[in-house]
Amino acid sequence: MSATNISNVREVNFDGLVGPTHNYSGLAVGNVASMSHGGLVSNPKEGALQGLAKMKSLMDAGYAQGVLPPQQRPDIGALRDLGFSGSNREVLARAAKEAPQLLRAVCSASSMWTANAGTITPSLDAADGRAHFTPANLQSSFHRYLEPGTTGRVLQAIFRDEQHFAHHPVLPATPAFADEGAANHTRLCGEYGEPGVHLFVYGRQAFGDVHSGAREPKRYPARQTLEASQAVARQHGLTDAQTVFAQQHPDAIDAGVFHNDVIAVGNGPVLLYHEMAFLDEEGTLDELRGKMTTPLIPVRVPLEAVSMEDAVASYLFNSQLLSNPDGTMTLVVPGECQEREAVWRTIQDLLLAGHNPISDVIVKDVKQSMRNGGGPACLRLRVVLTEAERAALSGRVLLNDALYDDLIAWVNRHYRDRLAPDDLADPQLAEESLTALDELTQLLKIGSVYPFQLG
Ligand code: SUG
Repeated sequence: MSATNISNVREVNFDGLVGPTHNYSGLAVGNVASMSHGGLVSNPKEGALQGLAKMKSLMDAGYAQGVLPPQQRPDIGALRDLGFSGSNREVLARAAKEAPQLLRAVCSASSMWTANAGTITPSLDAADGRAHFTPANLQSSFHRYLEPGTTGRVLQAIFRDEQHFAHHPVLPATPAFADEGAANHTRLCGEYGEPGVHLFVYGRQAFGDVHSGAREPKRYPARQTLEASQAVARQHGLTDAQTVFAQQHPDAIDAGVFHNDVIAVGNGPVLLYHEMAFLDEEGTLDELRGKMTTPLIPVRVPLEAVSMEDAVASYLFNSQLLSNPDGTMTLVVPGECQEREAVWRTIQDLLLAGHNPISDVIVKDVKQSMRNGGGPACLRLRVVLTEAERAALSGRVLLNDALYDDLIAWVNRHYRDRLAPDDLADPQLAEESLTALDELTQLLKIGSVYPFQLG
């Protein structure tokens, strides 16, 4: 392993492109925005352009920005697995007639939320000096369970160099190993190039009664198990000294916090979190303090400042917290934060407070995604990379002005600006989507990552 200059280590945020079938089908149980917007007409073009505008403004501000392609939808292969047969057109028509809920599921553009694509351990924390990847099984919902196969191919296509990158199998797709990826994982450290402690947050425990009397949510499902988090840590070779496993507060899950990144965000030594984030708040902080090699900077937002309803509706904690060269941090929040007075006041208080490095706020409009419960942090997969690893990436996936221009033109060429639930049965949409993605793989130079053809 070559010595790493810690100042050359950067976090690259890989945002998922909003796919051409982006729609509102109300598929995600426990996700208040998705459940309440089901049936609305979506605008895939606007969604994709909003996502690209976020990427561009962060790139322009000097942050390293990557991009990940959407997945092929409708997933006609999944419909065939479920017994629909005939030509692709016939499969779509039969599903629309006999099982519209299945057609909606196989059309979801949910792969845009790349915080759920997988869990990543930077090479700096791995014994073999490679970055480790595990795609998330997303088995808690049918529409997301369809993602990991393609996700794995995309990650392997981009992080292909075996000298630098190691890929692990998806965990068994069964409730005991329910895994939602980086949305429930935070790496805390000093500088990015210094050793990190990995905070894994889970909603329930599947086996045994070690934590007798363990509490679970009553209303909505817990999408991450302790056993899944432990298995990912084990795959990546993380030791006890490098990991903290904390239970998410069940009342938060019942209030609509379906992932930890809806109620907490960490970056470097800073952990910005709501009082209701962890079942054992003090125990979690103490364990982090005990394991980190740099002082933890907890930034606690109490219930009296931001109610659970405000936290879930505004997605304050689904912000991106980004490091600046001068040691300050910038918070990238969704526009909804400005619409809630208590939330906006809290952000101003955070900026003024002397005890944290957060010095700046950027507001981004990602409303098309927000209506399905995906804020700025959901839309990005964080990958901490050394300079050599960045140079070893395959494909054209690091955003620059030329790629941005190409992607804007590509969206404008292929995307619809209106998609109602009934449009999902349109075979033309499937063709348009395939044509668009075919072109995208050439644009991004990632080879063939999609499993099926139309015909
Ligand atoms: O899994 N929404 C996603 C939102 C994921 C947000 N990601 C993070 N918090 N990291 C989900 O609930 C809705 C799709 C629909 O209804 O079509 C959906 O899947």
